[in-house]
Order: sequence, then structure tokens, then C-alpha cells
Amino acid sequence: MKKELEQIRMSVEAALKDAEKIETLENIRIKYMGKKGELTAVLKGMGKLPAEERPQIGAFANEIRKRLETEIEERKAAIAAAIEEKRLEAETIDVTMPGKRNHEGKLHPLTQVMNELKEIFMGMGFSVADGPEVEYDYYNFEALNIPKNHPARDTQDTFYIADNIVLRTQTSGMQVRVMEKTKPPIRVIAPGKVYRSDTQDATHSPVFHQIEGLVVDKNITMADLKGTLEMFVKKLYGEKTRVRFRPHHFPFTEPSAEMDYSCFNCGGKGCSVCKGEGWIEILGCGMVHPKVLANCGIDPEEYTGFAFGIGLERIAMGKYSINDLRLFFENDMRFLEQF
Ligand code: 2U9
Repeated sequence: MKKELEQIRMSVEAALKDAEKIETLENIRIKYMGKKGELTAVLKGMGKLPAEERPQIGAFANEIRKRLETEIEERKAAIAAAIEEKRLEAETIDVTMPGKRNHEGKLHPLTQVMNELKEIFMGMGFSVADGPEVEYDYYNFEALNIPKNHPARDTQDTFYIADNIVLRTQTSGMQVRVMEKTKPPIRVIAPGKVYRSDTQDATHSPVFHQIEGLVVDKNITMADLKGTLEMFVKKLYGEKTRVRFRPHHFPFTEPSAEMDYSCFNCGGKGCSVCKGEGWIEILGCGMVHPKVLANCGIDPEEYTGFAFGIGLERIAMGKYSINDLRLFFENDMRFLEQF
């Protein structure tokens, strides 16, 4: 029986040597030391031995069992260590390799300028309105005192979706809705994309961006308009910037004006940026036409207001010295990466 036990021990040890996987070890354990295992069978047969041999053989068998169990555990640890080493080797990081450049996302230059203008107006107490780009003729034109035969509606300028639906040519419809819904005081800006059927060139695009503003309250005068817009320009271009107003005409404001600011480059002396003028046009503005107030459910006898409109692309072009508007819409990474 001793010989038999020695035989089992040698078979187990040989099998352990060849084992490469943890599962193989488990199979070996079951084959020899499981319930129906070879070693177990030998131990079970001990009852047949003469009583005087039993203690000695029993002790020997136990010793072999313990030894084999230890050897299986040791082999298990060795295989696990080898697997871990292989894994680590495969994962090794070469710290001398050049790093991969992480391309950081950026905001489009027009979005950056839009955000800057919004911040300025919000800081002055304006709230921001939002509204549809596909707009009813009524909100885009009629309510704003631009009747059916007005030249501003010319099909050359307006993209018509249907008889009474257009792609908005200005963001004014949003302010009309605000007036319909809100009792003054109103202080709101309306930023967004607008569409005009222009032939595209360096200064014209069928889609561009506006930020319009509207203030309505009791006793609002041209002085409020001038003070607000001068403050806006000083916040945008610096405290030393001066402004001037030139008379103009818009159907939705009366009186109307265009506002220029003293050139940020030469301070008003005249240079290539302002084409020798010393002044650069920035926005259109005026006192809201009484008819427009009435159209929107506000009594022009009780309330007055002023409005303004700013083209964003023109400001961004000045700010970044860009001479072709189309660059903003082509999304060429070489252009966009510079902002
Ligand atoms: C309401 C009443 C009046 C908005 C105004 C302008 C003057 C203006 C231009 C700027 C450059 C258009 O993008 S541009 O070509 N806009 O000059 N816009 S006053 O007046 C309003 C708006 C809404 C209810």
C-alpha cells in the first residue's frame, strides 16, 4: 500500500509539472483527491489492513495527502504569478513615446462674439428671448409696420416657405411675441440666425446673425437709447470709445438712426481699418414706432420704447481682422483653430 501511495504521489507531481492552467490543477485534485479520487480510494481501503499496520500507513497516507495539497497550492500561485506577469508585460507603458495631442474643442468665433454681447446686455438688465427661425409673415413683417407692398419684402431678399411663412429676415418676431405676452417694463434681447436671399460674397451671406434689443416702459426717451447703446459700446471696445448717431429710416422705428463708434484701431484719426473715416458703423436703432407698439397690444399713449439691431458678423470681422465673411460658414479647421 505504501508503494501504491508513492506511485500516486509521483503521478500527481508529474502532472503538476506539466500543468499550465489553474483549471488543470483542479482536475488533478479531483482525479486523485476528490470523492472518487485515486488517493481517496486507497485511504478507504485502509480498513482491510491488519490493525497493527493501520496507524503507520494512515500517518504516511495523510502526510502524502498534505504534501500534495501544498504542492497544488504552490503550483496554483506560480501559474497565477506567470499570468499576471504576462498581463503586465503586455500593458507596459513606454514613457519615452511622444504623447498623442489632445484636440480641445472650441466655440465658433461667432458664438464667442455672441456670448460676449449677450453677457454685456444681461449685465445691463436685459433678458434673452428665443423664437422660431421659420416665422409667420405677420411676426416678421406685418406687426413691424412692413406692409405687403413694402420693398423690404421683395422676394429677392426674403426666402418664402409658403404665402404667409418665411425664413425670418430679422429676429424682431421674438420681441413682438414678448410684447404680446408681457406688460412693460420690458428689457429684452433677441439673438439668432436670420436669412436673406443675398448673393454670397465677401460681405454678404444668405444666413447671418443678429442681436436685436427692445426696451419698453413709461417715459422711455431717445436719451435712454443713447445712454444704453453708448454704455454697450464702451463695455465692448473700452471706456475711451466715443459714439455718434446719424439719422436713418426703418419702418419699425421713428425716429431712426445708425450708430458709429470711434475706430478701435486709430481712436478716430483715420486709418486703414476705418478706411480713413475715424468712425465704424455698428448698429441701427430708433424709438419704437407707435404703430408697432399698438400692433403688439401696448398703448403708445402710455408707453414708449427704443429698439436696436446689431449684425454680429460685422463685429466679429472687425474684432479678428477678417476680410471675408464666408470664412465663418465654411468650417475649415485651419480657420476655426485660430480662435
Ligand atoms: C420690434 C421693434 C423694433 C430692431 C431694429 C435695427 C434698427 C437695425 C440692422 C442691423 C444690422 C439689421 O443685421 S442688420 O442688417 N437692424 O438696424 N433693428 S431697430 O427694431 C425693432 C425690433 C423689434 C418689436
